[in-house]
Amino acid sequence: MRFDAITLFPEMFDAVLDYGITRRALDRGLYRFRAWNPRDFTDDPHRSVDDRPYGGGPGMLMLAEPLDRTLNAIQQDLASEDLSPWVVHFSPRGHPLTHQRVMELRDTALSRGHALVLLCGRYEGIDERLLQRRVDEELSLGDFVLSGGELPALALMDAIIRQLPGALNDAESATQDSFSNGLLDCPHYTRPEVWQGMAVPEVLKSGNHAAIAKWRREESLRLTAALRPDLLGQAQRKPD
Ligand code: 9D3
Repeated sequence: MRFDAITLFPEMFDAVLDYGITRRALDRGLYRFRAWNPRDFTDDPHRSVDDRPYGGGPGMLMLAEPLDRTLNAIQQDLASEDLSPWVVHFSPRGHPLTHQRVMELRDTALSRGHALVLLCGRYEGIDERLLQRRVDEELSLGDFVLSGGELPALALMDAIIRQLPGALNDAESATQDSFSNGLLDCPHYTRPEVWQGMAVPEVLKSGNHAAIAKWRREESLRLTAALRPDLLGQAQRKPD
């Protein structure tokens, strides 16, 4: 699949995608990525991408025109590959991102001929008219304040890429992700058997795989009830 990010800070994406599962997936050819800087689509000597808000108030806004030109350039580039853009704007006012939406966006890109175009705001935001004209969907990472849309865009990319067929090794895939069955993951232990006086639960050393599976399921339920009781209503209806 293909991702395109519109960002004033393209280097932020390399700093994350160059490592771990996302790097390996790129090397395996599972996705492509290109960052587009709206500053490259300005025509004034100062290469302005922001201006002051009508009505006054603090801070600056991103100009509509450089973003519109950037989107046109992306659209043209995508058309040569028979792809059309699905434009996601990252914003504090968007729907909170969920595992379900991650999977739906992956499927939108894989089977419906879309590239995911990730529009990352900076400053106080973007001229509303650009959003009205060009954005398909608005997503948030949650109710806390970040400095821009890049980290949320990278979070979405990471979440989607690890769900691409072939991205994970067998061992990684075999590990049920938290949220895939609607419950939190059970606790995990590795060597040594005793660390600072704390022992590994006996059942995990028993070799009794049925007993181990039962313990893990019970611990998942116990942790979910204690830490995220809001997840339990949905979890009981989902198969493990
Ligand atoms: C003063 C009003 N603020 C809106 C809540 C202004 C404002 C804060 C933060 C405007 C832009 C931003 C930058 N944040 C994002 O671009 C962003 C974000 C976030 O801050 N939190 C959670 N998810 C996201 S997605 C994009």
